[in-house]
Amino acid sequence: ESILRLFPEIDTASVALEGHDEEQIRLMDEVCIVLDEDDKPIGTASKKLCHLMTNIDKGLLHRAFSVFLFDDQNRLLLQQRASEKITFPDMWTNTCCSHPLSIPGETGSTLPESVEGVKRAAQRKLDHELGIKKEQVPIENFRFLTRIHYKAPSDGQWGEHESKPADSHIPEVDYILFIKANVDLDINKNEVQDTKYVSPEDLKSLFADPKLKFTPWFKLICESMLFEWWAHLDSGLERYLDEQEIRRM
Ligand code: DMA
Ligand code: MN
Repeated sequence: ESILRLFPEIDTASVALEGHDEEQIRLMDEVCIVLDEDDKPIGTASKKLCHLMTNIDKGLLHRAFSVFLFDDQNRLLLQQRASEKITFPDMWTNTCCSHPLSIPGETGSTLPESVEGVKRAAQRKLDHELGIKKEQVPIENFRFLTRIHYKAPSDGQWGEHESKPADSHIPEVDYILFIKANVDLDINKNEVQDTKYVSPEDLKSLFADPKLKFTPWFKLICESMLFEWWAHLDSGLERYLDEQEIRRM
């Protein structure tokens, strides 16, 4: 199904990405999976179209994932996004986020096939952003917790691309993945400017530092389930895994 047929009003005009980093502009051509409200694929569209506020306002929704990687001391690996990132530059966030693409191996229309696609995408991006080789993060070691559908704020604040407050959500259906692994990092500076391993206590003190900025989705997950899931990493996590319901936040 053509996205133009589903969203006749879609804005395909060239958007002013000039001035942004060339590599990040190139990555805006990646083809994302477009979804209905129940995470059912209904088409595809470029990352650029998926992230345009004018399209999002018309209901264009896409699939994403968030990886939380813990070392053998159960410390969480954080990253600070590069200044080159077009969305949420310089903000601290969870280990790795991105989108499964409309390419073989990363699609899948329903659970559990869609989870397998997202795990492959996670392997691809852990390597791309952090230089983590897939042998150190085997597919079978990822654990799927739940899906979070981030809703756009309904106060009409951010109809225009440029007036979007920096801490607004981009609506996405985000698959939450945990993995425990000791890894070697080889950071892609175009994606990531810094990394840090934190305990729950460390993370709480980082949040108390007014100089640090965090991504909206990471803040939301921290405020809802992260510390509870984290406390059960080595025992009792099973009861939180493979949730079928989509959490709407
Ligand atoms: C987008 O991550 C995904 C979520 C869950 C916010 P991103 O902006 O880091 O995407 P990419 O790495 O593809 O630029
Ligand atoms: Mn990313």
